[in-house]
Order: sequence, then C-alpha cells, then structure tokens
Amino acid sequence: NPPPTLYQPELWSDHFNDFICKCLIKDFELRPNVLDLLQHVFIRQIVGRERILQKQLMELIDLNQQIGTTGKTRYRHDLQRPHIALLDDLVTLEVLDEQLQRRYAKDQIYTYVGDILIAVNPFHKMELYSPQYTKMYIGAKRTANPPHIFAVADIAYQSMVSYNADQCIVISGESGAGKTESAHLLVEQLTVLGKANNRSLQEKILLVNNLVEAFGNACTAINDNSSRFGKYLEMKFTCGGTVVGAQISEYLLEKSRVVHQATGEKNFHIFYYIYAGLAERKKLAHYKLSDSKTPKYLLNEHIKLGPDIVNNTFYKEQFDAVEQCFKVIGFTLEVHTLYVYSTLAAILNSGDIEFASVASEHQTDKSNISNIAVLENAASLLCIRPDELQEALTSHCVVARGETIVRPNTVEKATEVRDAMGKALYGRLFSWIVNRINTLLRPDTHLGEDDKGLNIGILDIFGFENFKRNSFEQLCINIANEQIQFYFNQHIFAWEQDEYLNEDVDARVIEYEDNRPLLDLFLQKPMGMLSLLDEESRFPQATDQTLVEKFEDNLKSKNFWRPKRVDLGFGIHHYAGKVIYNAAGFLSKNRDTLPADIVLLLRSSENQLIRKLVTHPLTKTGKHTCVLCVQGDTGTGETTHHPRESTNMRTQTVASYFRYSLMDLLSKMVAGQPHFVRCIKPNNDRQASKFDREKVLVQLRYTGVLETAKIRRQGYSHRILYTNFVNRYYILAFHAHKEPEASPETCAAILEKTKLENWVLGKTKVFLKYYHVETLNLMVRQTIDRIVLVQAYVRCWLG
Ligand code: AOV
Ligand code: MG
Repeated sequence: NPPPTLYQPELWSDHFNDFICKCLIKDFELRPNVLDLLQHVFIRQIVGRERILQKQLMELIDLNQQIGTTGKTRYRHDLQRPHIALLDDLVTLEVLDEQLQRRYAKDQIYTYVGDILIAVNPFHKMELYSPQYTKMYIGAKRTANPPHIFAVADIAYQSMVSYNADQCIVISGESGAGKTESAHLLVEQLTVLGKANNRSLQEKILLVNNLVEAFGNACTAINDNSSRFGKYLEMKFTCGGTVVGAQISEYLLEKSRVVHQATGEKNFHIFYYIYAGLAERKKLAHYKLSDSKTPKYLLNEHIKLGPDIVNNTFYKEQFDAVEQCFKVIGFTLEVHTLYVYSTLAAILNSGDIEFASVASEHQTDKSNISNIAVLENAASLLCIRPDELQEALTSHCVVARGETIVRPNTVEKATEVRDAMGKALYGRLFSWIVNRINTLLRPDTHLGEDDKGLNIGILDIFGFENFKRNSFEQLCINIANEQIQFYFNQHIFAWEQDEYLNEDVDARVIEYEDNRPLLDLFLQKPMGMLSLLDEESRFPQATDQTLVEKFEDNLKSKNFWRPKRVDLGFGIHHYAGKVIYNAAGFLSKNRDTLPADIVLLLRSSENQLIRKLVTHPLTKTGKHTCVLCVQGDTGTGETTHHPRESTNMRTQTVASYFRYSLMDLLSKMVAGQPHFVRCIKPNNDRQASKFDREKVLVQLRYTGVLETAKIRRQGYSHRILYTNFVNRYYILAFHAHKEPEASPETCAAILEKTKLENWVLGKTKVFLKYYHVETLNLMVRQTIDRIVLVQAYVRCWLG
C-alpha cells in the first residue's frame, strides 16, 4: 500500500507518525534518486494551498543540481546567501533619524519599524534587485535577511496563501520619495512568487505599469517621473497562489496638464514619446504634425523644446517601448496606432487652433478661427466635419423659452472650450486604455469555478505636494494623502487600541496625531471645503474671490487661515505641513465643463474610439460604503454613485468625482490585510548620498513613524481568534491527526511548545507581536516541509 498523503492525516498510523518524528529530529540525507522522485512523482500531488512547498522543493532540487552533489547535500535555505549584516529593526533603536542616516551612508536604504518598511530614496541605481536577491527573499524568515522591499512582497504573498485572504500594500511618502519605484519592485517580486505557468502573462503584468505611466506620469518641478494619477494595481491569484491576472483602478488623473503646465514642468510623457517616435518613423505628416512647428501644448513659456523633442533619443526609445507594451499586452495594431495616436495627435492639433476677436453688431465679442488649416487637421484626425467643429468652438446653444438660440463665444470662451475638449479627450482616452488593459488581463474565468481567487493590491498614488504655487490639483492630491494617512492611523493605532479594551488586554495607550479634523475640514457635508466649493460652482456669478470669502466665512478650523497680502490665497495646515493655495481657477477647474455641443459633435465622429470615449461610461458603477468612516458627522462615510454616470455631463464637478474616487479606493483597500511601505525623501535636490537630517526628521514625525515604533514595541499587532489560531498552528504541538479543542489552554500549550515569549491571551483572541506570527508561520512551513520530504523518502524506501 502506498503511504497516505499529507492530505489524509487521519490515515496515518501512529507507527508512521513516530517514524516522521524521528526523521524530524534527525536530519536526514537526500539521495539524488529521492530528488528525482520528488520531481517526477510527488510534486504533482502537491496542489492548492501547499504551493509554497512545491516552490521550496523545486528550489531544493535546483540547489542540488547546481551543486552537483554526490548525495550528501542537506536541505538548507541559506546555501547561497551572501554575507550581509543582520537586520536592523528600528523598534529597538532609540534615535531613528541618526540610525537611518548611518544606514543610508552604507547604502542600506531599507529599515523596518516593526512590520512597516521604511525606504529611503537612494537616488542612484542599487545592486539590490538582481535575481540573486529575488531568490533570497522567497519564503525566508524576515530576520534572516536585511530589510528589503522584496520581503514585503513575500510577506504579503505568504499571508495571502496561508490565511486565504486578500492583501493590500500601501505605499506612501511625499512626491519624489520613491513610491512608484517601490510599486514596480513589488510587482516584479510578486510575479516571481506567483509563478505563472504562462510566461506571457508574467510579461504582460510587468509591462502594465510602464504603459499606464507613459500616459499618466509627467515631469514636475519635484520629480521627473511624477505620477499624476492614483493607481491601485490588484494582482489576481488562484487560492494556490498562482498569478492569473491583474486589474488597475486609476484615480483622478491631472487632466489640466494636457493644456497647461506650470513653470519648469512638462506635459504627460506620452506626448513627447509619440512626437519623437513618429518623427523618427517619418510619420508626423500622417498625423498632421510637423517637426518645424512644435505643438503649443508641448511648449511652455520656460521650456523651449522644439527640436529637442524630435532629436531626443530617450523619447524615441520610450516610444518603441510603449509600442512594445501595447503589443505584448494585447492591443491590436489597428487600435493602438489608428485610434490612440490619432486621438493624441488630434489633441495636439486642436491645441494650436487660434481665435481672433471679431466685432459684431450686438456689442458681444464674437470669435473667429484664424488658422483654418489647423482646424481642418484637428477635425480630420477626430473624423468630424471642420465646419461643425468651428461652430462648436466659436458658439454655443442656449434654450430660452422653448427656443434654441445660438450665441457666439468670445475668444476667451472659445479657448476654454477648445481646452476643455483636449482635457476631456485625454482623460477619457486614459480611462479607456486602463479599461482595455483590464479586459486583456482579466483572469480566465474557466480557471477555477470553485476558486474565487485572491488578490494583492498595491497602492501608488501621487505624493504630498507643496510647490511655490499650489492650485486645485495640489489640493486634491493632498486631500488624498490626508485620507491615506488616516487609514494608516486607524490601522496602526485606533483599531489596535480598541481591541485591547474589548479584550481586557493591558497595553499602554500610545498618543498619535489624529488627522480626522483635517478630513472633516475637507469632506464634511455641507460645510466642508469640497461642499462649499461645489455650492459656489453652481452660481454662475460666483468668482474665485467669492469662493475664498466663502471659505473664510464658513470654515472654522485652526488648520485653515487666510494669509495677508496674498490675493485669492488660503492656507491649510496639513498633516505633512503648511501649504498656501491659490484659488485662481478653482471654480472653472471644479466645474470642468465639456459643452454639450462638443459632446454631440464628437459622438458623430467616424472614428470608433472617439465615439466610444464620449458615449459610454468607462468605469464601473457600484455602491461603496466605507468602514473607515463614522456615519453621519462627516462626509467620508457616505454612499455615492459614480457621478460620471449621469447623462448630464455638465453637473458633475471634479470635487464630487474626487469624493467618489476616494470612497471607491478605500472600499477596495479595507477589504485586504494591509502592509505599509513608507518612502522617505532624504533631500530636496534628488542627490545621491545626501542625507538632510532635518528633512528626514520632519517626514518621520508627520508620518507617525516615531509613534509606530513605540506601539510596535509595546503593542500586539496580531490578534487571532482562538479557533483560527488552533487550526493553523496545532501541528506545532500536537499530532497531525489529533484535533485539539480551540481553547485558551490549547493556545497556551502551542505557544509554550514554540518557546515564544511576550504573547498574551485575551477574552477571545491570542495577542501576538508582529514577529511572533512570522516565526510561527515559518515553523509550520518547515514542519510540513519535512513531513512532505519524509513521506517522499518513505515512498522511495517502500518502493
Ligand atoms: P514617487 O512616486 O514617490 O513620486 P518615484 O518612485 O517616481 O517617486 O521616485 C523618484 C525618483 O527617485 C525615481 O525616478 C528614481 O530616480 C529615484 N528612485 C526612487 N526609488 C529608487 C530606488 N529604489 N533605487 C534607485 N532610484 C530610486 V510622485 O509620483 O512625484 O509622488 O507624484
Ligand atoms: Mg509616483
């Protein structure tokens, strides 16, 4: 009879268990024929949750083959690990910033504070991400290796598989701190961990970030590759841990950048890539562009790009890379060239349409298009009639007493309409690309009917910004960061301390900076800043001046003030520092009106994509409630519909869409167990090896890292129900076929057997320090590991 498998512990005889126990105590040798057997017979039986084991066995076989053993090799995790200093965990350190500085000087950019990873931006290429490192951080105990972003990926992955639960990795930090780079590294490591059988899927997932970032990132005064949208990338796995797909949600693209960029900043990368790339292929003319006349949207008063773009080899390479992304991910050639490039070229062309004022009989200023050829180019790329485009730009329809009257647009108004069209097209194109990617990377539904699958979400948003001049975009970006900080606080401090109370566990209360008053200031209804902004946006006579006055009259908070001598200025004391905003343009940016005439015209386009962009709602609908918020007293707890779903595009403000986006994001995030990565920017000059202690200290302070260190030292970050605990860990102290009762006594017996210290039993839960869980999980893995090996050995021995 073949011996029973791991999955039939009830069939194991005591004799067999005894044998296993002996083997566990005595390290045994693995003979090459045993390894063969593992590879050919046994591994195929290891399915589902024990996939990790399969990986470890594979690794073992790998190692064994590399070493070319004659049969004397023992299973060792650390066979190839280079010698690296032991882990430094800031929980045990007193002076955080000094320690970080010392580590940074040695190029140790990663440090743990408890279970949170701090990543200090190195601003230079690091030799930390080679395949050797990838391997080193798979399934290893955290203390076995120096802190690393790969370890975060591994912990998230192992937790997902072990607990059969979704995970969420939240990356935060100010602009330029390294969030996007960290997100890339996480995706890379996770694709290796979730080794797809399907190579092309792996390749696709790796390229998704690059593609969306070409369209959603741009050069700002702070960061040359600054994310101008929020990105939540969910990697989809089977319950066994094989990666099967990905899904992106995008939040709040900074569309205004398409038509205007602040001093020293640039438009979205893709425009430069496509301009240089098409020039290289002599295809500019086909898209009605010319290298002698650079589109206005690409120039601004301070950067005269012109031929710089066309001759820039980096841009050309990036264009090739984008094409490659399109191809690998599965966009058809027709779609990406014909539609995407035409739309981009149409936006650039329309930006060059100029208006001149024409005196009219009725005193109102009429406008005329002064460069009809450009208009015709734009119209032909949009596949609409030029005369209709001209009409939609230079006039608008009003309905008065049942009659439709055509009114002329002033030059100013016509320019506004033109820009609104460019922004809308780009924003919708971006959403369309994201949706397309989601369709192409959606997990195959046939994969497992009973396997609902698991996912790991990676959040990478635009970081906190404080420029010389801050506008509506910065306000939205900073509110989003405020919300993420609130989420962090809830997790690390609020909920943890609530549980001590509920479970009668004695733990010191840690004081932390609660930014709830700030969230209320922004999001409360009806008196929060966004509500006031929406209210004012509804009055046609309102101006940015009346808006700030409204803020001043209604916002009663010590975090809001009006600075003297700054027209339209107001200040906010954010969790991350004081920012002075300038309200100029707030109302029009918030209204974000795309005139109905333009919508109707674009709906008549011969180009399928353009038609689609202005017809269908692009994002999913759905109701979202959010457990992070207290109902009633703040606007953050509401249930919202997707505002873009409305047929009347004019009534949807950016503020209401923003509010919806935040809720949507949070509802996704709270569904998973969080892991936090805190990116720190060591200096403002993007210089390698420069550690500005004051700057770092400020960041450590406002992110609550100091308090986190305290609560991690004193608190219990893992609270596990008795039943769950016993189910998962009984194997460490009891025979596999026994099922001990889920009682405090059983839990204590397990914990005592493992020789862990400093745990506490509450009323219904076991309270553990963050490092306990890791040790426990590793012990379980090793135990199962050995059992599996022993079984294989036994098979061979019996056979
Ligand atoms: P961000 O995402 O936090 O800013 P990025 O991830 O774009 O910041 O990082 C900014 C720059 O720092 C990158 O372009 C790299 O040059 C450098 N950098 C960051 N992390 C690393 C690393 N691990 N190794 C080497 N260089 C790194 V913003 O998106 O602006 O908030 O909106
Ligand atoms: Mg970024």
